[in-house]
Amino acid sequence: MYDIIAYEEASCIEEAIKLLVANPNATLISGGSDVLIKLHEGRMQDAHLISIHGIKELSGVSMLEDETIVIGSGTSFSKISKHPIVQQFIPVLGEAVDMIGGPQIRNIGTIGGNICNGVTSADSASTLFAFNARLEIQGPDGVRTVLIKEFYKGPGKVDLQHEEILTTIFITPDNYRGYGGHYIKYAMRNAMDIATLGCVALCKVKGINQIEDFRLALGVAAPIPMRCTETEQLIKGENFTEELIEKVGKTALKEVNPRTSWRASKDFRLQLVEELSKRAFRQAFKNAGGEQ
Ligand SMILES: Cc1cc2nc3c(=O)[nH]c(=O)nc-3n(C[C@@H](O)[C@@H](O)[C@H](O)COP(=O)(O)OP(=O)(O)OC[C@H]3O[C@@H](n4cnc5c(N)ncnc54)[C@H](O)[C@@H]3O)c2cc1C
Repeated sequence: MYDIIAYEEASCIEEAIKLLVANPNATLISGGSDVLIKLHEGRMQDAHLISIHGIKELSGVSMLEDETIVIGSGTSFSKISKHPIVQQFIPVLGEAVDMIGGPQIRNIGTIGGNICNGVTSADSASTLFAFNARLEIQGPDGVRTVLIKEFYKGPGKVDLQHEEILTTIFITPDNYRGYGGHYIKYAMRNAMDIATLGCVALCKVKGINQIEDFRLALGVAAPIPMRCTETEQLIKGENFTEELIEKVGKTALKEVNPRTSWRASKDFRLQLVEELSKRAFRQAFKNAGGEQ
């Protein structure tokens, strides 16, 4: 049973904000793949829902003149992975969101909802961390932007007031041009399962063998998605070797803080951190045109 006492559909961002201001207990709903599950399971009572699902300006992928990629928060996962801009310039984001749920979830679930729920297992989040994505947030006092790494405040907590809406995700060209990327999701089964660990590597190669830049981001390795900055710094400028791969795995281990849950133990997650970091690095290096 869905305990819904009111449902309002906003036709534009400003209207949605007005509705949120007027209704301090209301809940914003986009695709509903998290909100409706909570309602169905009785974890929300007397819900007053304000829907942004039909707001056209929140949906779509485009590119600015300076080649910044712009993703509307209301864009569904299927639209993202099929979009030519994503496929050409940031295919690893498409790969990551293609691993979410099943086709129905990917058709309805949005990238904005995936980030705003604040969970560490969100498949889009670690990739957006690796791309240093910037988020645009609109509220009654205007528009502000925040880097994704500053947006996450704790498990299930993000830098968002009740009256604010995440409108847009920006990825600037310096954060994707020339990078090869690879995302690995480890889950207990292949479909319809939340990540036990998510791992993304981005790599830029100088010549054929030197690591010009490297980024490693993980989901479920800590209470919130994270970058392994020490590992990244350590291998920048180095030549790609088997020893370097080992170094990536071992150093990443020192940076993470996974927990034991019913899905997996801390020890198993640590093993995954080491192994998946190495595999993602190797493939990202290849995808960046590197040769051993
Ligand atoms: C069967 C199933 C399988 C799933 N599998 C995966 C998986 O493998 N990987 C994964 O990462 N996720 C998975 N999910 C969860 C995933 O579908 C959601 O996290 C989804 O991305 C949320 O988007 P939504 O538009 O449906 O959000 P909603 O449910 O509408 O909202 C989620 C939360 O975000 C807030 N919100 C939404 N949009 C905005 C916005 N623009 N601004 C401010 N706040 C906003 C809402 O108020 C709410 O608190 C699964 C869900 C189901 C039901």
